[in-house]
Amino acid sequence: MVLVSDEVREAVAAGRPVVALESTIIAHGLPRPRNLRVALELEELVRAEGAVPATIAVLDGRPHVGLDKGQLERVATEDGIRKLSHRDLPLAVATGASGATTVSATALLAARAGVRVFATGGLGGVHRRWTETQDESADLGLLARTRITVVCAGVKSILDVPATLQRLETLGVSVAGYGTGRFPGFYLSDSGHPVDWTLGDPAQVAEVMRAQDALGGPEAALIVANPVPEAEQLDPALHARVLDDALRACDAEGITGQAVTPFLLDHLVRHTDGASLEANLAAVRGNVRLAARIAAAWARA
Ligand code: PSU
Ligand code: MN
Repeated sequence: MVLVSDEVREAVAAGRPVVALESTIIAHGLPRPRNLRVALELEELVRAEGAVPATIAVLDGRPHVGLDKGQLERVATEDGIRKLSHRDLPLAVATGASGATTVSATALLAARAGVRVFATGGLGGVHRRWTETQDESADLGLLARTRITVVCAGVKSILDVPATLQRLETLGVSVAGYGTGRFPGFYLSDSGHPVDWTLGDPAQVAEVMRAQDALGGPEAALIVANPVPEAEQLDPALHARVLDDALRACDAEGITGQAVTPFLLDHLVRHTDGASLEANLAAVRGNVRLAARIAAAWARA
């Protein structure tokens, strides 16, 4: 059912480091043609740290863990490539559809393939005005029942960050800041909210993963929240101003459901002269590098 590439399968079987990468950020989170270059660059970053990249997507109804260059190209350039959260996977499989996988679908497929470490930009979460829309990303519920370590720059700042942190607490998902006691704010190094735990190096993250397994209990994820370096963050004043506009535009245009997140991210890119894109990429690069180091520490453990 799940097609695992030879390289990924062999690395998993041999206990060598592997890092799962999501594809929604490529297909729907980044502008073309930059998105393809980024997809290739992220795989290279994983390799440079001595780990094997496993980008995940569904092509013609087949879930793939580990894509070759042609397949990565399809995800980045094909028109009509869908956005698939985990609930969409059986529908895509049965109808032969192609789609990029969100954090929830990627985490599910990675775990099925035996890949324990996953890097992304920012998680989905609870949207602002949740009381009216009930819009909470499926990422949260899936991470509450999937044993995977997700390295991210927090949750997207377009969200209600404190509500998302609260939901993660309620759902029993472990959260730690990497080298910081502050929860990162995706484009910003600091969301303005604290985290209860701070981890200092990849070996310590691997210790937590071992402890998760040793303790048993619900198979929840570990979120390693890794801030974008302050020098590379988006100017916080610009961020606040443009985000306000973006949320208003989203409302005015009646955007709902799966389209909300790509709409807001795109609005920010266009109204910050690409500065939000650079901050987003800086965050993702840092997360991918750290994930590869955690995967290496986990492989040694
Ligand atoms: N982080 C990014 N860019 C993205 C996303 C995350 O830097 O495009 C994607 C992820 O795939 C995440 C999804 O799972 O947005 C959440 O979408 P929604 O809010 O519709 O659940
Ligand atoms: Mn949503």
